[in-house]
Amino acid sequence: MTDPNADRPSPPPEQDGAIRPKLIATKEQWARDGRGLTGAEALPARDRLPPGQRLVEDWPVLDLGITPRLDVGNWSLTVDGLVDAPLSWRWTDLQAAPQTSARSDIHCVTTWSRYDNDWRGVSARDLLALARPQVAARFVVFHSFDGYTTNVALSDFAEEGVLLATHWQGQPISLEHGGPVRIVLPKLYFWKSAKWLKRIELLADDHPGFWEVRGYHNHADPWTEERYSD
Ligand SMILES: Nc1nc2c(c(=O)[nH]1)N[C@H]1C(S)=C(S)[C@@H](COP(=O)(O)O)O[C@H]1N2
Ligand SMILES: [Mo]
Repeated sequence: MTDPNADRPSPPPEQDGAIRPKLIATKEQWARDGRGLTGAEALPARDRLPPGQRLVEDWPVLDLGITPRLDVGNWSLTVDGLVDAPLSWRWTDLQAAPQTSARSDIHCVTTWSRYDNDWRGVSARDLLALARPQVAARFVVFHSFDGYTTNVALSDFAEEGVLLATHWQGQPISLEHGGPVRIVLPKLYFWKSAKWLKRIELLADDHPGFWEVRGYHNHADPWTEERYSD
C-alpha cells in the first residue's frame, strides 16, 4: 500500500491546449435558452433512454480544451476536508486498493447517451471506507488537473456504481477521456464525472463547480431533466 514516492509531492504536470471561451459562452447560452429540455416524463424501469437524449455509438470528447500531460508516473490524488483519514495517493496506492468493475450508461447534457460502458477502478464506497468521512461531511467537490471542478452530494458520491475509473472496455482510459483516473457517476449527467481527477474534497456546505455556477443544475438527474438551474 505504501509507495516510497507517496509523500513526495509530484511536480504539477504540464498542459496542452487552452481554455475555449467560445465553447463556454455557447454552453452558457444553452443554459439560458433551456436547450434540449422536453418536459417529458420517463421512468428508468421502462425506458432506458432519458427524455431529450439520443443514442450514439462512438464516445465524444468534451472538456474545456486543456489536456494535462498526465500519466501513471506523475498522477496523484488527495482526499481531504472532513475526513478522519486524509489520503495522498500515487498510482501504486490506487492499484493496492480493492478493484471494482461496473457497467453503466453515459448521459451527457448536450443530449448524447452511450450504453454499456464497462468501467474498472476503485469504487467510491471503498475509497470512503478508507478515508472515513466525518459526520459533518455532506458534500463533495472534485478538483481536476485542468482546473475544472464539479460538486455532488456525498450521498450521490456513495451510490452503487460510482468509480474512480482507470479502465474502459478493458483498456486504460485514454488521456483525452480523462485518464489515468476519472470519476464515473452513472446516475447523473456526465459533466459531474470529472476527468483527470486530482483532489476529492469533503465539505459541510455545498460549493457549486465550474458548470454549476454557469447555469447548469446543481444535482443533474437525467431522468427528471435537471439540465439547467432555474
Ligand atoms: N476535468 C474535466 N472533467 C470534465 C470536463 C472538463 O472539461 N474537465 N467536462 C465534463 C463534461 S461537460 C462532460 S460531458 C464529460 C465528457 O467526458 P468525455 O470527454 O470523456 O466524453 O466530462 C466532464 N468532466
Ligand atoms: Mo458535458
